[in-house]
Amino acid sequence: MQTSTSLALSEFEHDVLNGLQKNPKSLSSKYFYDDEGSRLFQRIMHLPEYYLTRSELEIFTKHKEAMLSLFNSDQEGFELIELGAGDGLKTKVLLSHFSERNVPFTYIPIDISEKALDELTANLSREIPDLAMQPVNDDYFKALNGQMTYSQYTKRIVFFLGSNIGNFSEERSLQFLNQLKNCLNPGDMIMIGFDLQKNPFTILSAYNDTQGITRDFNMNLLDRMNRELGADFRTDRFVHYPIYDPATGEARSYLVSLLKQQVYLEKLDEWVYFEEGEAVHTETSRKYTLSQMKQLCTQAGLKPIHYFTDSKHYFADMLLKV
Ligand code: AVJ
Repeated sequence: MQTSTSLALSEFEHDVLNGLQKNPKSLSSKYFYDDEGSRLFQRIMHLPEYYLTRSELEIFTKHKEAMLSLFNSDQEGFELIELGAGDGLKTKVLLSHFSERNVPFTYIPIDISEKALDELTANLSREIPDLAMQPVNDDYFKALNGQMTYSQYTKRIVFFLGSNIGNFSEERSLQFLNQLKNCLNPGDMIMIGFDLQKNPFTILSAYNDTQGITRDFNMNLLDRMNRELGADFRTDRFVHYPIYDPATGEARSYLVSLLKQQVYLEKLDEWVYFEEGEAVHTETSRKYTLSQMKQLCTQAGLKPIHYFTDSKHYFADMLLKV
């Protein structure tokens, strides 16, 4: 019998081989998040240059009351579902507020990482003892599509925060929103966090911090292949190279080979060849204008109800109705 870990591993193996044998080379940013990568991302969220988390936290702090009246306009309570909850830092602001107000609701964090989910629920039950919570350790759509009911509430509000949508291509984000819409009922709501286009130097710095944490985060992909695939990547033979293109709104990160070299992937018994200066694309983080945001959402057949932004207009959370 194949276990879920060996399945996941073979998908990783397959994607690595595919990505490194094509031209230009690429690896999916979803592979950043092993335990080490998740730890590094937690550190990124606290970096002075990484304004995204702080901006969204400001939005939630400033607009928690307005959000509550939109979520609970019928006073009937709701399910608050969060896709990829992470450490829940931003959501916690809302959860405590709703809890203080005795709002009838259940929090349903959905995450593929059991470790992240365990830490989140332990932390929340300590800090908000009254919180009704129903964590789900699964793939987003599997969790949403199952005929399962997680609470007594019929109305669902789904959060997809932190500019996670920015990692998707335009086509993929449209598909994602459509898929999400099809899991929900008319009247349900979705809140999406978008990073906004702004001074390109501000954006570039967020992916090129002076402490080198984002570099380590990117390089962890090489370490992960060493750990899991028995590869012999030397991180000193690559450079972390982030760029921001204000014409497309895309921040992209690369790992660039500093010399002509070959790398052996023991587990796959395969060699990969790099030219001097050859790039591996590892991540795209798309930044939006307000009109692009609205266009994407309406194209997906969702109705923009309200958007919330921070004092610097760096970030926006868009509330949509199905
Ligand atoms: C978690 C996908 C929102 O794109 O800004 C942070 C990941 N990459 N620094 C982002 C990330 C480099 C982050 N997201």
